Amino acid sequence: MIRRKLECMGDRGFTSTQLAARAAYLLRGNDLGTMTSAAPRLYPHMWSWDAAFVSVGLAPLSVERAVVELDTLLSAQWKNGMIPHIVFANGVDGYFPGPARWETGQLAAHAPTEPQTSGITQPPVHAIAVQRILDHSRRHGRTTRAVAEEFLDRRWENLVRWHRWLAEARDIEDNGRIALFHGWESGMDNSPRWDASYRNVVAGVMPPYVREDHAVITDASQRPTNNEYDRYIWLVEEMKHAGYDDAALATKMSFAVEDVFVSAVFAMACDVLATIGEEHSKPNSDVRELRGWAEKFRKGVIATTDQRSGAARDYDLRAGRWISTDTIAMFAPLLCGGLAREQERTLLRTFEGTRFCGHPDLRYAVPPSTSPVSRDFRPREYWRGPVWPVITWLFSWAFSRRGWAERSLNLREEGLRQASDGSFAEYYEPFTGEPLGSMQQSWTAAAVLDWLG
Ligand code: 9WN
Repeated sequence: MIRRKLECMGDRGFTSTQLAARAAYLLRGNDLGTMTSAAPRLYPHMWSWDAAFVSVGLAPLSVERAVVELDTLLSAQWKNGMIPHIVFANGVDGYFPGPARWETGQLAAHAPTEPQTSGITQPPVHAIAVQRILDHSRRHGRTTRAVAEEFLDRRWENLVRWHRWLAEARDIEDNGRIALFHGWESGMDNSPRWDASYRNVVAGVMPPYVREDHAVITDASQRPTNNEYDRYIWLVEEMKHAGYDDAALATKMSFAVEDVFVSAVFAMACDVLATIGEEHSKPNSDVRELRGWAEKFRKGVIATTDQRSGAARDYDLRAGRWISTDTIAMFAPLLCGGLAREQERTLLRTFEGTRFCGHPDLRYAVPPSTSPVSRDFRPREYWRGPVWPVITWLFSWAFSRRGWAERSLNLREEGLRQASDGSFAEYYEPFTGEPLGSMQQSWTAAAVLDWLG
């Protein structure tokens, strides 16, 4: 029924069959061999959370290729357990800051020299990808199932170490919330969530640099400003100065926030990984630890919420202040659960109401990154308003997991209507549906493939 509806829903023409074929073709085109670039020109390397979503999209096409993607990412894991936010493709230029600016191989005790990586992290959505790979492998014969299970056996320890690093090195206040030292670590780089905290970041003297993103996205208003970039790059200098050392970052970085969205994703990912561990007879001690972190971080998220609305908040560790914004981060508890019933209902009403997905002027009923009624809302500017299809996917996946099948299907249906333009844009203008940022973005294609798979 839904499939039939989708077949004729394309606002600009593509049927679901055509759309899936184009998405698969896109991922093939962005395939560099053992990694998929996040986007062909703007992001010619592998990004951590992009790679996880890309594996979700690859899994229905080829479990084997999806496994290769995660293997490449995990082979770049740092000795302390961190999965870096970028794994650089060998010999590929065209992105700033590249390996020469990060200098992790030279300055960070835990970083690998090969492959080259950045020195920060990104949201921990990887367990979701592992689960989707295992799910898909079950639909195939013994050989494919064996590939997925062998991967899990081989990488289980890496995955647990990754979670342990987040739970220990990044829960710096021991309160069940993950600290970030760069807005890029949130994956929502210039979200209004970080405006006040970035005001504390004063760029000092540093080597000059040239932004490469403007060569691809020529409409500069769709990207963070130069002022914001100076701060982003300055934070890299601060990290280099601290030798990318976990303890030093916690005390020295001028940007330090507790990210409630990342904390909720982490709580959810710990539960997902624990379930995988139980199903595949992994050590009880690992499973227990994962469940413990899930519980602790869920509580950490709930402790940030407003009594009445259920909305979650970030926290600025340097200013010692809560950060309350009308952005998708306020819905973090819907991902991981834990709110009291009435609060949860209220928060769901906000998500679906006129402040977000139900705003009367939205082209599609999917969550904009920032509420259209917020003072901070900018409909074309990156994480300050546009709709990011991958976030729609994440909410639809989480809602299905929480037992809200209809809500999940609604997001899927609306997300697919949006994607039916076939551009696979990085983000979309919420009112007009205009595709913005990079076209041919891998994770947008991956979301579509999972929805249609
Ligand atoms: C910096 C790759 C990444 C995403 C992020 C998104 C954007 C990078 C940039 O692109 O960030 O990491 O250069 O703008 O904000 O979420 O992972 O797609």
